[in-house]
Amino acid sequence: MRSFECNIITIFPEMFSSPFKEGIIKRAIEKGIVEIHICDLRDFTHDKHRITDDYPYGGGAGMIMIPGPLKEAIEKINEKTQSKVILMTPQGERLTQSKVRDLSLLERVTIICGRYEGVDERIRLYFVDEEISIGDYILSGGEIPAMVLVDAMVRLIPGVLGDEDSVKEDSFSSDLLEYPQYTRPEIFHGYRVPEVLLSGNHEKIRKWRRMESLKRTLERRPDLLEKAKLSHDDRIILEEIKRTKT
Ligand code: 9D3
Repeated sequence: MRSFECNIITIFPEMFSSPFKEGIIKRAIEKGIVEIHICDLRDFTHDKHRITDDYPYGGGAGMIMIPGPLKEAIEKINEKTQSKVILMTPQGERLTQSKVRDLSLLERVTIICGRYEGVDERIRLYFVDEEISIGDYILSGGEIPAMVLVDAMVRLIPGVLGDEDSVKEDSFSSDLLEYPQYTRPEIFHGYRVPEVLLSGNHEKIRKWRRMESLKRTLERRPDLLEKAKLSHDDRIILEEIKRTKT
């Protein structure tokens, strides 16, 4: 069985005390498929105040993460075998499922959580392999983005999920938004579950769900339809939806 090791370099190790102790990630760690090591950057300082940041040369607002402790932390982690070093930064490549898939194929990754205004450029240039952002909004550091990345990668490691979901990943429907889901009770505050779902007619149900997926995707994420793998039937349904809408 393949194993996946993830090292996280941070000045706020406490932030990671719960997210990996629940659910799917917790089980993956217990099964021994995944290892997550939290590395406290301050352990790689040598001064009395355990400083990890300093003022920017040339002036300006904010602080910059100093290179010394980052270099030592990375080198300690890479002592035995190399790992891919990923910097979480607002200037990075936008994270996509395709990027997550590529990274999940690696055996060891090291994630640096940026803080303050960022890291000294020489770390980025000479010690970092990839730079990743999770989207165009401003967070206060790279810790939450690191959790997002780890969560997304770990679910793709073989053996972490049941087969049910992993099959879905590759299937036809993965490019569309999900269809509406209902569970008991059949009537909730007077609102009924769509009749078709109670019909027991599986072909009819499949068609209804596909139609709802297409409708929802067209409405909310038309960009996804451009790249989606659509069948001939899908395209006919889609034209029908577009025609009856207005
Ligand atoms: C002067 C502009 N800076 C502060 C508003 C830029 C800036 C620096 C550091 C903005 C955010 C951060 C901290 N964020 C991250 O380290 C980060 C992040 C994010 O903010 N959004 C999406 N993905 C990521 S990955 C790391």
